[in-house]
Amino acid sequence: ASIPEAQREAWKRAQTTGFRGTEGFEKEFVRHVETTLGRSMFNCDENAAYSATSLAFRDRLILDWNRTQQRQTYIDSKRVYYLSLEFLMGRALDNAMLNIGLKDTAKVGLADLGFRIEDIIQQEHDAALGNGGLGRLAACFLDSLASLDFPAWGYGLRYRYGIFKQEIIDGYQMEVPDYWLDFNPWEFPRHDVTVDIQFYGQVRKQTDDTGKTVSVWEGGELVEAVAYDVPIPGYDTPTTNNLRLWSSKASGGEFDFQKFNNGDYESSVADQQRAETISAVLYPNDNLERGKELRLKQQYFWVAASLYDIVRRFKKSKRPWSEFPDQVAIQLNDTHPTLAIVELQRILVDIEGLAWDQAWEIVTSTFGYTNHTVLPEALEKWPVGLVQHLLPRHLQIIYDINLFFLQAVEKAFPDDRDMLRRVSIIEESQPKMVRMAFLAIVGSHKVNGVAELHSDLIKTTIFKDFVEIYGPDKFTNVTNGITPRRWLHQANPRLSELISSRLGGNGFLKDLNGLNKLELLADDKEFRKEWSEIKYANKVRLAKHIKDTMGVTVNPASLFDVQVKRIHEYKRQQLNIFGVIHRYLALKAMKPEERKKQLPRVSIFGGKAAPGYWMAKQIIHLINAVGAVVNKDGDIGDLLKVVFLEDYNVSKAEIICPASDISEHISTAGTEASGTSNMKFVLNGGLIIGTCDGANIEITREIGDNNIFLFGNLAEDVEDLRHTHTYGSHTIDPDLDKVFKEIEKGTFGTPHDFSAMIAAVRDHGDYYLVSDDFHSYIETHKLVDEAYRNQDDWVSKCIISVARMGFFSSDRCINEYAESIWNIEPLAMKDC
Ligand code: B1H
Ligand code: IMP
Repeated sequence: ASIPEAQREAWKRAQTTGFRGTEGFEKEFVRHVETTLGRSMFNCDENAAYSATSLAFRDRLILDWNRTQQRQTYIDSKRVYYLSLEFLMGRALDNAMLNIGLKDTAKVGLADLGFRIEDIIQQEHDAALGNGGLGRLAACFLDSLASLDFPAWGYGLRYRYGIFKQEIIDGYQMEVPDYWLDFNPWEFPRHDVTVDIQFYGQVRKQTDDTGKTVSVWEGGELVEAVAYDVPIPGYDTPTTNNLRLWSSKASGGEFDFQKFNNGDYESSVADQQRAETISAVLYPNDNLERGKELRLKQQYFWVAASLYDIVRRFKKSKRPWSEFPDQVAIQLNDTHPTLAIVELQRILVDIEGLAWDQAWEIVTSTFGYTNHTVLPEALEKWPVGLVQHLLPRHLQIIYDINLFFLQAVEKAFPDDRDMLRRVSIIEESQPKMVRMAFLAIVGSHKVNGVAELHSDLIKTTIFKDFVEIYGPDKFTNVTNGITPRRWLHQANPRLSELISSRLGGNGFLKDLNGLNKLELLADDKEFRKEWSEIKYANKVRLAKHIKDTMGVTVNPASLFDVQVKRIHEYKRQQLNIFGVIHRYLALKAMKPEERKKQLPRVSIFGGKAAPGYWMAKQIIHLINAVGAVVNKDGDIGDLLKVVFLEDYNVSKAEIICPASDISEHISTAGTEASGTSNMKFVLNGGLIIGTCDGANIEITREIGDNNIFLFGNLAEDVEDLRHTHTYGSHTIDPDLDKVFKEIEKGTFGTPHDFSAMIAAVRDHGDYYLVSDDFHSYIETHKLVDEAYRNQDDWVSKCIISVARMGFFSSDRCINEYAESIWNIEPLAMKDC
């Protein structure tokens, strides 16, 4: 923008810089306590100290944010937009302090003023706008995008309620709303950045001046989208990107004054509430689609607001439309934002007046689609009638996209009549459905899976026909990764420090392959000792957390065996708890002297069940019921403890990951697309027991198969096994049957409470192969026990594994997307 020189100078003279040293931090802190918060040293509690610290850091961040945005605007190179319905960010303060590199400054400053920095960090409420892996992946990607200086934006929804808080009451999960916006210093409301979003109404055809027929979408209702910006600091770089979250409110002010003045007060309030409902709550399902109208409204609301913003930004530089794909890459995080494809086509054709084909060329060059699951119950489909009602013009466009697509398919495969039925975006079912994954494939130039096995599976199963149609090059793999800043440096400061001291600096945090030098230290006695001490200290910290929250005492010298993730039958927490019962029965059957020789274990579970997922809730109940019996059994003592950690979330994961000896990633082969916590546990010096599924396979390839405990049937055999269950004779593993009989005896409470879990295996085909894998699972756990007894070897394995984890940095992942999908370059601030 052209600002007169004198004005520019005045702005520059008055510019603020944010604090630098300890003294500067203290000044900013006290200023915020006294003026922003209206308190003083006499009533500044830890919560106020958290607020003041955050505000001091936010001020710094937003200055870098402004510089980054100005630079990106000025250079106007290609930007990438990551559209995700979930961003599971966790806490921001610690991350901001570490990424900017001023944590030590704050620590000293806070100590001067009478606070312990750890306590202050604990005050923050997690930003929990996601369910699990998919949302956390988006958060890791934002961290890498900023750390690698990519001009990138995240777009999402600002839910008033994030994922519910889980309470365990009498062994059952209870859901409590997560109202988290009371005070959030990390967001900037942009009341000037608003978009009116249209719903319902009808489409009218009309002829314009040139005689062309155009479609006009009119009537219906408007809802206003308001932007809230969350700054995303890169690590060791001034680049600070933006996460823009949209919040809904009634269009045109508080409420309809006409209605209000006519005495229709209730109805005007109702309109307002209906509008606000759109961004009110995150749907709490992981890997499950429920087809609710409000969910579709959320999707369109978010997608339309984001595209309006993206198109507005593009138009500022007055380039021809043909350059849109050179300036804009949009990545669809699963099918949830697929309507963006239709919306961009609508903008280009109906509003900007482009010809269909030219518009479609632009659209397909712009979008990339990431698939995260092959589970049939998670594949999104929307009833045609619902789309017609909510978005009448979009349905027409979907039909046209489908028509042109099917015409091309028919031409290329004239002999395969069934092909058209199979690949049609419209499923000819009763009712007819729009298949969102197919729409996403047709509207994108690249489709990727999130681990090698998963990317192969989508090509050979759910998207097989599309590989034939488009050729194999449209389909690719980008194996997931995690940010080492949060998942090593922040979660495990002592390990990070140890590594840094031996590698001669923190370089590995920006180039994780640098870890490989650690391998030389795998047999170094002194190094192993320091390594073990850190693991032990992390276990003590978790043991304290378990005591404080669940009231269970665990011995940190035991082997910590951890499975924390969303509760799902395919993830097989039931296999784990059945295995625990088997261990318990084995211990009970031993003579005391034999028992004494056994290795003490703590089985730690955690994770939320979707509120409507009854079987998952039953699994939680069984885990707690087993814990209640085992933990107070005098014969057992420290030999076995079973703990279900309440309300697993990102900040708890930061305590749990560094404290595990072995973690469980035991999904039925072929069901877990990637998994990312597997990477977090190994990066923190824990080993894995797992199936040949998702990223476990690549982890094995990287770290070596003698450093991981693999078991169970392979993905290629799963279909046949299921078939024998249904049509052959299905015999239950005898050890598993003993476990079932014990449950049925009432050892863990009313047997009826657990009958569905048992029936799923015995009577309903054992879809997840719990019985088929049980023996191999138990035997592999014996190997774990044996290996753990040799601590020197065990620690060496851990060190070697960490040394070889460089591949799983989300930086590697983002560089792959940038090169093979987005065609985008970094834009460093230092190039200024
Ligand atoms: C993953 C989901 C998911 N895959 C639908 N799919 C949802 C699907 O609200 N919904 O409707 C929510 C989430 N989440 C996970 O993505 C995979 O299960 C993991 O294996 C993978 O690591 C993660 C990130 O790619
Ligand atoms: P947007 O791309 O218009 O949404 O702007 C994003 C941010 O870029 C703004 O908040 C500014 O910080 C910066 N910005 C926008 N326009 C200009 C400009 O003309 N010159 C420099 N920076 C700008």
